Amino acid sequence: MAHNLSQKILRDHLVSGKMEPGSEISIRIDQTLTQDATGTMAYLQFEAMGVPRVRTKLSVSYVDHNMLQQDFMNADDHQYLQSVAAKFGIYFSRPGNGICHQVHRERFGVPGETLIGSDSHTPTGGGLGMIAIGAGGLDIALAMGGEAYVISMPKILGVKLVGSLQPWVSGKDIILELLRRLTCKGGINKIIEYHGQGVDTLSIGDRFTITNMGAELGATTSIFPSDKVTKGYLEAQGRGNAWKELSADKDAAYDRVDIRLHIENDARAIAALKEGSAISLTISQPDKSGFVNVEFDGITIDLNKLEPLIAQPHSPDNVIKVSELAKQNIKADQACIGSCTNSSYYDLSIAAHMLKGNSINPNTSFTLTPGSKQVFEMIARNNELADIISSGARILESACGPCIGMGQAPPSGGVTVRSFNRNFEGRTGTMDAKAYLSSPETATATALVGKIADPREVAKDLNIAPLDREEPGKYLINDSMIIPPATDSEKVEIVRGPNIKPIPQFDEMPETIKGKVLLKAGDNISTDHISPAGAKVLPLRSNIPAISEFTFTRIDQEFPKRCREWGGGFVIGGDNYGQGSSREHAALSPRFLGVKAVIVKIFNRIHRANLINFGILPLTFADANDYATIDFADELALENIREQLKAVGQKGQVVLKNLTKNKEIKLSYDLTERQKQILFAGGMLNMAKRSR
Ligand code: MIC
Ligand code: SF4
Repeated sequence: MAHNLSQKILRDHLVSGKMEPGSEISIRIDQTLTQDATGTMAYLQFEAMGVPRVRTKLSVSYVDHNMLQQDFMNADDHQYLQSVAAKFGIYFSRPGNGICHQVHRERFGVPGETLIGSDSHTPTGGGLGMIAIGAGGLDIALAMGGEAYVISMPKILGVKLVGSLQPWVSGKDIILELLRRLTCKGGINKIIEYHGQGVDTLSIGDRFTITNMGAELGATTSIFPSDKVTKGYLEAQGRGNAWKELSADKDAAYDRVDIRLHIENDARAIAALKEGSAISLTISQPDKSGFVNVEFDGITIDLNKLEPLIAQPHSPDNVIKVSELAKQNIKADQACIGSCTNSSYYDLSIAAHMLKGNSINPNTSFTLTPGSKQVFEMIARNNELADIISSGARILESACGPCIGMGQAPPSGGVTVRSFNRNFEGRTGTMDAKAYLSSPETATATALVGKIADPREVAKDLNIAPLDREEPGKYLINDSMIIPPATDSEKVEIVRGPNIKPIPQFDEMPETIKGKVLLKAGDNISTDHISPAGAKVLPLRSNIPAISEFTFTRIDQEFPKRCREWGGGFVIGGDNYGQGSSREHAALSPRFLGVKAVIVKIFNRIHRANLINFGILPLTFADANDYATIDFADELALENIREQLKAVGQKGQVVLKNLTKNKEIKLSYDLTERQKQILFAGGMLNMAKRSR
């Protein structure tokens, strides 16, 4: 039988289960990665498992998120991570070496292998033809211990690319176009596989930008074939022997997929899908709440027709043409190039090329972050750095930086145009800032003229020729900032500063879950809302009692206090609940504060898995209209919940009593036997302890 590329790699790594969409499969994991902000928790959990050395082919620990070192806490975390890596057989990428996803693809990624990482943008590796998936820290710890990774088999959505990109249009515009058509929930439970002649025309950098930001579609991962372009890149990185050719079988098919969209709220996406790009599309009649089921066999994007695009505040799928916004004269206070989406050598080079001989606008601050030491050193040695500095732009060290609110917050109510991947409210560090997401070309054009600008127009006005999108034939290789694990690991002492606190202990699931509605949230709640990041909070990632005090405070200052006063309870949410980061703190902190169940319309995959791992019951409304029947502070009860969950199989319904309204409603669950056992035990760690 003919297979597509995703199926082939999954089949080669399958440990158990049937590869039928929706059923649980477990796969062997070749590589893992962690970053500092989720890594400390992952390694504390790994230590608790008592495994002497990682059992993967390769595990790497990166430090890239928090490098401000405002006090001892941050520096202590770095020391802990370095010593744990040395002891347990893990490579350590030092602070300054670059952003995990950028460095991983440069130095470690291997076509055809599996990678899981405690960061939601781990799918970047799909640009090399890997199955690369973001997960919670505990899942990474288990994989490092040699356990297979469990997921529900996704559907494979085929995206066919035809034609080739026009000057000043780049990979970022392709993924923004997909976000426009599919929305942030369109990729949920899907792998997005790119195919077609247009793939051959894309540089490796374009491919990485696309697979990286597939995370914003909610996709399990995204993947490109491993072809001549991949070979050239690996050879230029001195790793030609890691290459192998990989693509879908000739007559392989893709799955028919469905997306639940709202007839009004998602009108733009529905219209875009109808434009003819979605293959054999059908749309159901709207239900009572205005939702339709959109079904199709695949999508085609004509690269010739693509224009520069931009995502407007406050969601990556709020996409329109840059040319339309440019007409509105929107003054930009800031522009930024960087983040794991667009900080490659080409991204910095195109900016340098546009800046050469020009000055940035006096009212716009322009920051550039080379994604890795390799990129930084290369632009330094070929003088592009000089062109950047001379233009008045500000250069930052190779790290996540402004992408995660670690500095460079825009002014009050300010406009910032960023080559990043997320623009959730408040993520910049300024609550009322307006963040736009664009290509590096658009961000640089904006910095030059001081308002949101179309790079094609700016290039014409300033007489800038387009740059060849070819990658260099040889990258500068210097791995001095990557420390291999110790050979005499018994001698390594783990350094544990006072900020490294043990993981809290949790109780088993009770027979009946009872409590009040602590918070009623709307649609698209991101993990940034649940457990914010930024300079104030990130240093507390290894200290659950302390970080819990920030839970939900972006939308409700009183949340932690109320949890204590009411003795925990329920959280209610809408569509796409828990989108964004893979941080397990968004499950751990609510659990620490006593949240026992979360009831929403649709969950994000990684966050839902994290809730289960930490013993919080994830349920969805059987009828989405029931969302309206529950109010803040209502008293709810799930009586005999263990019995109710045991009674039926993987998918079923339980009864929720609303004691305040004297009303019963039905809630749905989708839990495998293993997931039920994790929840009954009060979380994965309790369960793992029992089985040892
Ligand atoms: C993000 O982009 O939100 C982060 C910060 O990289 C997170 C990880 C984290 O919260 O530490 C992610 O994407 O998973
Ligand atoms: Fe870092 Fe931003 Fe990428 Fe997250 S999205 S890994 S914060 S650069």
